[in-house]
Amino acid sequence: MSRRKLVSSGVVTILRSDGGIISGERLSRELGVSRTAIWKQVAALRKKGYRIEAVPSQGYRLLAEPDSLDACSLRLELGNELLMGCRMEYHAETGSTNADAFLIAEEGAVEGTVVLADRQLAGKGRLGRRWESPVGVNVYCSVVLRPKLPPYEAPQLTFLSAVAVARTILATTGLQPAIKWPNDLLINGRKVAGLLNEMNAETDQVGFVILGIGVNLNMRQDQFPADLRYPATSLLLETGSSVSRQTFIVRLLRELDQEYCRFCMSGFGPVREEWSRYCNAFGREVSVELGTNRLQGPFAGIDHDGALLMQLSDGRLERIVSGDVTVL
Ligand code: BT5
Repeated sequence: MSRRKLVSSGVVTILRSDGGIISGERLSRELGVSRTAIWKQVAALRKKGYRIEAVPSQGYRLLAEPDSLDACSLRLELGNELLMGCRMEYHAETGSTNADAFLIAEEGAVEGTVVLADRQLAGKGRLGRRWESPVGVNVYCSVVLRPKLPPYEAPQLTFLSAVAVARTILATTGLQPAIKWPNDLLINGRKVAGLLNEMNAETDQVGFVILGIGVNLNMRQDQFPADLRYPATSLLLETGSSVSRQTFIVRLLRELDQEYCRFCMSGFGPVREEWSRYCNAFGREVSVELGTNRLQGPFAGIDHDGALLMQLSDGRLERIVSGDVTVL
């Protein structure tokens, strides 16, 4: 990170954390640069869209921030204790953050590396589907993990990321999201986020997993295509207020970090329990598309490994490991 960028991120972090007026002298002392350097960085930040008030003979106050993503200030806000975001790669525009993360993981990227983008030109859903990824409004995030797991247990990480996203949405908006097995998050029945986990594995050991997370934060109605499989929404459409992407990502990475630590120490049980609290399908009739087949019956929860359990008419429980679910 260049020295200029460090100072610029430092100014924002200090102004943001305090919220009040901070003297130029304090900024220069805490960041170890001259007051002229601070003044130059404040001018540069204003050009980037930050509204910083200069209060005569008192100092600076941050009034508003542009909703831009900045890997440096994200790193500073996250601190050094977390695994998630220990390295960060940011693209103004890319094909797919999952594809980028997969590539750097193959080249040895460390666990916790995060790839973020402002826009995806070929955002991926499951089974070759597309994820709409317009510029500047949403979260497109992929995390490299290297869990010590056999490959058949890797899908459990989808549940872990669903819980982290659900908690982040709840903490940010107060809205209670519902999780639809295995990888959708809904608000009022509309899809607000999708997860795509991809794996590289040997026969008995996971090499790495890419947790791909797309969350619609400030997407407007006219930015959704008409032909989506399910009704979709964004946090802006649900609450009427826009959400800071930077704040959301910091919260999300903290939640992910906490869930992943708990998973590594205590296994899938606690994740499964928490996931179940957000799941809206218990006891309800669901239909699952399995390629050209379709099964229908009451949803009976998830098994110890994350498989969907469906009650069949003869009383048996059917285990389903992958498919598209509709809650009827
Ligand atoms: C998913 O697939 O829901 C997984 C989405 C994962 C996206 C993230 S973004 C960061 C990372 N990098 C990537 O390239 N991908 C991941 P699936 O369950 O197959 O749902 C895809 C379907 O959802 C599409 O066929 C559309 O009908 C619908 N859809 C597409 N874009 C949407 C959006 N922005 N919001 C809501 N629904 C959408």
